[in-house]
Amino acid sequence: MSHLTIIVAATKTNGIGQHGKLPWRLSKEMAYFARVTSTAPEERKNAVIMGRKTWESIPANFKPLSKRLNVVISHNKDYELATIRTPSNPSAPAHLCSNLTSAVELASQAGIHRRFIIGGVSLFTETLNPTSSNSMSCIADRVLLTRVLAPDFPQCDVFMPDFLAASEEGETEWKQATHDELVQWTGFDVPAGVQEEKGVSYEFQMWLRQ
Ligand code: FOL
Repeated sequence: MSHLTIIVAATKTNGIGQHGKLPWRLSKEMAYFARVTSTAPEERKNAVIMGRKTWESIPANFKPLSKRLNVVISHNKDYELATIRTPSNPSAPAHLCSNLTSAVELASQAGIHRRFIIGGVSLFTETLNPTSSNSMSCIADRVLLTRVLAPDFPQCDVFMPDFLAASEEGETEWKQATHDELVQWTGFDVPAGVQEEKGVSYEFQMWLRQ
């Protein structure tokens, strides 16, 4: 079974996007995203799995995300054949898959270390909820959450599902890891506590499914 890790930056009210892009520009937070998703042992790399709109939201000069296997999911099999790698266009920068199961399969090939789900909402929902998930191998068991503490960015128009809300059984399924566990898992010295950038405060957190 292949583990999936969600990586996301969200406000306290779970805002993650606005007008098809990130609501903020935080260079150190983005550098954390890039480092976490890129860090892999020698000779291996990680996969970043994303929905079509998330792919489109990444600035052209950063696409595909370097040093990572980029996997884009679109139900439209004819989507952007010029820029997405398909059997007929093997030199394009990213792989196109028509569903999560095939994306995870592709991202489980030899030489791939970790699989990150980087958005958007429908992929977060699908990997957070075992019931709506196609198979056991498409469940996220770890969330690297950058909690944006202030301000609240009330203009957000896209929201992360509230995975920390109590489940139907009344129990929270998720437990926060310690900062040491986060450092150990990422393999580098993640800054602890509240970070400040351009008047925005945030914290790097890791949550594990119990
Ligand atoms: N998770 C976290 N923690 N922060 C995010 O901003 C984030 N963003 C996405 C998914 N998970 C996230 C999706 N959006 C790039 C742009 C948007 C994006 C994801 C990545 C991007 O351009 N990344 C470059 C770094 C560019 C830079 O250093 O400015 C990369 O190489 O990863």
